[in-house]
Amino acid sequence: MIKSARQLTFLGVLLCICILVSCEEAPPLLDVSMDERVLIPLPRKLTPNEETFVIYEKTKLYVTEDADAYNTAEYLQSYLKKGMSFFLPIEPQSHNRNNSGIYILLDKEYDGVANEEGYTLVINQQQLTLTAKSGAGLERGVQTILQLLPDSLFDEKTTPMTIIGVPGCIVEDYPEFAYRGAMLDVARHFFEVDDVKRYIDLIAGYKMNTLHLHLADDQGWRIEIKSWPKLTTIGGSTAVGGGKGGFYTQDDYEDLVAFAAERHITIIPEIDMPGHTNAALASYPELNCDGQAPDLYTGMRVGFSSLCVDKELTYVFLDDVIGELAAMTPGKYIHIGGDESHATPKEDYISFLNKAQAIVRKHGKVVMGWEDISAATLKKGSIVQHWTSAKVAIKGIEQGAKVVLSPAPKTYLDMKYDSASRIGLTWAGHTSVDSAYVWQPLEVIKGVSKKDILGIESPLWSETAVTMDDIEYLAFPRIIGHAELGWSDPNVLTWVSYRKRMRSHRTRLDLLKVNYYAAAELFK
Ligand code: TNX
Repeated sequence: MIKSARQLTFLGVLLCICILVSCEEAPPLLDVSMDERVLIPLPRKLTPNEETFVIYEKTKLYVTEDADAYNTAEYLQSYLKKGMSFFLPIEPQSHNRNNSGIYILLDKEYDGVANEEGYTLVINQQQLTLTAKSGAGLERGVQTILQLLPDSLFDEKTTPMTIIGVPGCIVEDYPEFAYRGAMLDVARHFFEVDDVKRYIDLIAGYKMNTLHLHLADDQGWRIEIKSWPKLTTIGGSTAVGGGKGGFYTQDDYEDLVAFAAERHITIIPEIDMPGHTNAALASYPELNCDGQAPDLYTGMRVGFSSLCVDKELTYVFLDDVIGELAAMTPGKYIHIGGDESHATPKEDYISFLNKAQAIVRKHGKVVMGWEDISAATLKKGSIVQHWTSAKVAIKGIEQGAKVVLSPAPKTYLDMKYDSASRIGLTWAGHTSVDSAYVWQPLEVIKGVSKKDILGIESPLWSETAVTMDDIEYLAFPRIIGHAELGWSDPNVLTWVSYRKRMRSHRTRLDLLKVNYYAAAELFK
C-alpha cells in the first residue's frame, strides 16, 4: 500500500523515467519515394530503400561537438524553420546515437569517402545521418539533404507544414574535380553585396566551391585599396554605358569572404593586369608613362590599356594593391588576369608578369591567371585558366601549372543562348543549354591528362548584364550543367538524364525566384 505523498512522488518519477528510457515514441509514418526527388549534381552512388525518414515536431538535430557540424545543423535548421510550424532543437550527439533523429557528424578519421569534400548520407525510417571528414564535406552533403526535402518546404505560400518525409537511401558522394567555380565580372557593371551573396547561395546549392571575382577592368575598379583611395572614388565611379558604378569597401569584401566561407566557398580576387587597367590609369596620372590620365572608359572595347611597365611606381602600386588584397584573402590564390594585353609589347608583358608573380609570392599567395600568362616564366603551383587557345594553355601546363577549364564556347555565361537572347555577346558563338552541358572536360585540351586539370569555372562577363535578373538569366540554367560536369562521374552523365532531372528541378528554381532562361530544349 502507498503510505505517503513522498512515496507517490517517487513512483511518479519512476514511471516518467520508464517512459523516457524504454519507449521513445515512434515517429509517424509516411511513404516518400526517391522518384519524387531530384539530385543535381548526380551523386556517385545512390541506393534508394523502401523507408522514409519523417521530420515532425519531436525531431531533433544531433551534432558532433565542433563548429562545422553545428553550423551545418543550423543551416539545415534554418531551412526547416522557413517551411515548418516548429523549430528543431540542436543537441550534442554524444549520448544519443541510437535515438531517432537527424545526425550531422564530422569525423576527421572518416574513411567512408576518401575525398576531402566527400560525404555519406544514410537515410532510413529511424535516422537521417550525414557523415563527412571535413566541414566542406558536410556542406556538400547538406545541399543533397535540401534537394531531398519536398518543394513545398520552399514555398512561401503554403501554410507551415507539420510533417515531411525524406526518401530512404544511401548516398556516397565526392567530386570529380577539386575546383568547381563561377566567375562574376563586377567591373563592367557593379553588383551589390547582397546580389553577390545571392549568387553564392545559388552556386552553393550545386556544390560549387569557388567564386572568382573580377574586381578591376577598364570600366571600373571595385575594391577599396586604402593606400590608393582614388582607385575607387574615381576608378569606381562609372561602368559600361556610363552608369554610376560602385565598389566594395574592405569591410564589405571581408563580409563577402566570410559569407562564402560559411558555405565552404573560396573567393578568388582578380585584379586584371597589365591590360584592362584603364580605371586605375584614369585614377592616378602618375601611373601613366606620359603622366597623363586617360578619361574614364564606359565602352566595351578590350585590349587598349596597359600599366607602364618601365615605371618603378607601377611596382610600388602593385605591391600595395596585392598586399592589401592578400590581407583580405584567406584563400591561397590571387588572380592577376593577364589576358588580352594587346597594348603591351610582348617583351614588356613577360618582364611585367615575372615581377607581378614575385609580388604575389612575396605576399604569401599563389598566382592564377588567364592562359595568356603562359608566355611568362610561371612559378611553381600556378594556375592557368583556359578560355580560348588550347595551344597557349598547354604552354602553361608544360611549365607545371594546373589548368582550370573555361572554354568560352561552352562555359562563357555571357554568350547569348541563341539569336533571340535579349542580352549577351556572340564572339564565341551561341551557347544553348544543351551545348553548355554536352562536352567532356578531358577533351577540351588534347593530350592533357586529368592530373593537369584542377577543375572547371563558368565566367560571367557583365558588359551586357546590368541587374541581378540579367545575371540570373544568363547564368541559369547553364551554370547548373557546369556544376554537374565538375562534380559527377563523367561516364554516367547523359543529356537525357540531366534534362529529366532539370524538368523536375524547375519548381525549385521557381520557388527560389531564380530568373532562369526557360530554354526550349530543356523545358518545352
Ligand atoms: C574576353 S575572357 C575577355 C573579357 C571580356 C569577355 C567577353 C577574357 C580573359 N577576356 O575581357 O569581357 O571576353 O566575353
